[in-house]
Amino acid sequence: MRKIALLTILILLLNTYSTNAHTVLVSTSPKANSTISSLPNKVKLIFADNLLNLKGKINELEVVSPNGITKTLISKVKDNQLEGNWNKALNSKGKYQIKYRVAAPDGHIVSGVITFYLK
Ligand SMILES: [Cu+2]
Repeated sequence: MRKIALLTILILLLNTYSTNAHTVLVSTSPKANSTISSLPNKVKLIFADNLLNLKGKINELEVVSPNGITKTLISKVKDNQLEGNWNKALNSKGKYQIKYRVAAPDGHIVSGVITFYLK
């Protein structure tokens, strides 16, 4: 009886996990909420799982500059990373937001925003 209860709990846990198993952002460069003194050549986002490398604009990186201008970075997916070349036209001091959208291995779209500051 106890074994069945444990098994039921295990199945419930696994089920919860699989419904949330898109992927998650693990780390970024620049680091989220960091203050940096010079801009990077590349923006790098590392996810927990390999991304789907789809053609078109599914996997995308955009930057919102301190003065509110949005630019799409030229980016590419490699395994669990999305890497974008910094747009040199974006160089003013202040708050930058990186908006990302990626295709998780289960086909779901995962998106979000990270912020960093240039002093
Ligand atoms: Cu999913």
